[in-house]
Amino acid sequence: MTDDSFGAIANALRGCQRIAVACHVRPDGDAIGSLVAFARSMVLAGKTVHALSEDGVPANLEFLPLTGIIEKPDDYPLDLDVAVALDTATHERLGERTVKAMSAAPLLVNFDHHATNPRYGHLNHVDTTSPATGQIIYEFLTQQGFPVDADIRDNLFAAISTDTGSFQYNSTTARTHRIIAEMIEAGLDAATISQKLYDEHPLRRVLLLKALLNEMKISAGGRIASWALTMATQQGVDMEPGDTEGLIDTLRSIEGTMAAVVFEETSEGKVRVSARSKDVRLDVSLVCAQFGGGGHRMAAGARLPGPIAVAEDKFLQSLTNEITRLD
Ligand SMILES: [Mn+2]
Repeated sequence: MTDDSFGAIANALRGCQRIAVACHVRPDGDAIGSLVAFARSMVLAGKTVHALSEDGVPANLEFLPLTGIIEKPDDYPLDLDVAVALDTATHERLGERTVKAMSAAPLLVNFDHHATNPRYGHLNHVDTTSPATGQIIYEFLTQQGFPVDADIRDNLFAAISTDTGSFQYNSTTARTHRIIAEMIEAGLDAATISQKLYDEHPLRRVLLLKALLNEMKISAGGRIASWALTMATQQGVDMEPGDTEGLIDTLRSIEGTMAAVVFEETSEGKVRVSARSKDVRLDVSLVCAQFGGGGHRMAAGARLPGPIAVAEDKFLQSLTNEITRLD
């Protein structure tokens, strides 16, 4: 499918005054960083902007500049000329209140990098070669002459750094490094943002890591490392949204593993599954799709009914089948 050009989207935005920008539910670094960066640039361009996040800002990302502009949407449609969805693979993943808040906008723009994105906007730019939506937003803003300041650079760095696993995943391109270089030349302090992202964890997050190390399970002949994070463990450390971000990388780091999986029990009794592949032949989004989920080849997710032990068995069985198929 051909996507709409940056020029066409920029022209449409230039003709709009009232803009809502939003990201997906349970936002990660790419979602929040892209959201703040885009919203701030539109404010600097003289627009009236609502920056919407159904689930607010996770505790681990609150340090980023201007996250205070983010609103949790109310349950009614806003008066808008345009709505912009960022990093959100399906329209529903914006969240129920966000979809409603944006419902009166005559124009919906969809910027994303998920291969499964069905192009639900009126204007769509879905670049699956980009490792982060933040990278797409950087290109869009700079190429189209929209304002980019220091706060925007901090947020775009956080977006790109987190979605590339600190530039380690194979989705990272030469262009990614050049963008970071351009931002450093413009004054970005990458080391300080990195330290706050990766070396300032609250103790409760390290206690979760301790539980992971005690409870992790190795299966499929050493090729899968997984962890079931129960509600009891979450309550034991007073877990907050964002605390589990990156924990899966400990499982991923084990020699010989092809896949890492975290099963997280939710307060509604469901089980949230996060899966990572370490082998380009193994597409974990296919396994997640078997359970109604999706995502990227190397990083995907799904939601299964509980109880957690049953969800764990079912998912690990499907993943094992997929791995065995590659033998
Ligand atoms: Mn992303």
